[in-house]
Amino acid sequence: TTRHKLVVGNWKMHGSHAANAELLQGILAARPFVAEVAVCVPFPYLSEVAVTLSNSSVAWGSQDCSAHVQGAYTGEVSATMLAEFGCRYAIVGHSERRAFHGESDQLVADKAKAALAKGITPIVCVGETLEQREAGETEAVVKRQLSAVIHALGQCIGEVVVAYEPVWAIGTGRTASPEQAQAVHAVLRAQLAAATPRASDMKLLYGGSVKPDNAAILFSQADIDGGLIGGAALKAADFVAVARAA
Ligand code: G2H
Repeated sequence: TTRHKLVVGNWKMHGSHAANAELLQGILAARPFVAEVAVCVPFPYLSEVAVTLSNSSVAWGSQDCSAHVQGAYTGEVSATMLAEFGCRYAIVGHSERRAFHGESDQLVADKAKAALAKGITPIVCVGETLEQREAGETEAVVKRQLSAVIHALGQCIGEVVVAYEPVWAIGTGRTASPEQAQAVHAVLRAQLAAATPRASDMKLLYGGSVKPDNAAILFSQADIDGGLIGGAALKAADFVAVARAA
């Protein structure tokens, strides 16, 4: 299978009107990319990012999506709202949300389902902590996390993007080796294959300290179809170099 690569910037809680404009202009100036490129931005900036990127090949999305359709959920943002701003993607279940906001596997699965129902592709994040890796639990943890989403979505699981992000590699400068990452991606691909005939077409991204100097080797692994990029997505030159490595 030749899967088209996808490189997604996760800006996390970074940005300003001025910084976003400079970053997006740098990305737009570097087109065309062979890989599909997208940026997932803080909610308040979706409107301006949608304007700047409209009619470009660069897609945009959010970093979260409510599991609810509408109602008394102060502070939450629905998939319907995100769709109004042209979001193609919504990251769900990032480890920072699982850790700092107590998001459960079931909630993450419900968020993925809510996004998909409005035509937004969820980027479902899974990954183990260092403690779990050292206890030999990596496979069990990522399978449990993905299993909740497979159960919630049924055959629609084929429409999601999965991002494997080992927690110990996030923002730490410590990257999983290409072999470590590929091994987990192969496990996830096999789990998906048991659930959908579309598994071989699904995109599995790696995330965790991806940088210009390690991106190419990671992206060349058999089951790694691109990356979810944090720190290196905040400078145009770095992000463009990572996107070009895909
Ligand atoms: C992992 C990643 C992007 P970073 O969180 O989601 O961030 O590249 O900074 O490790």
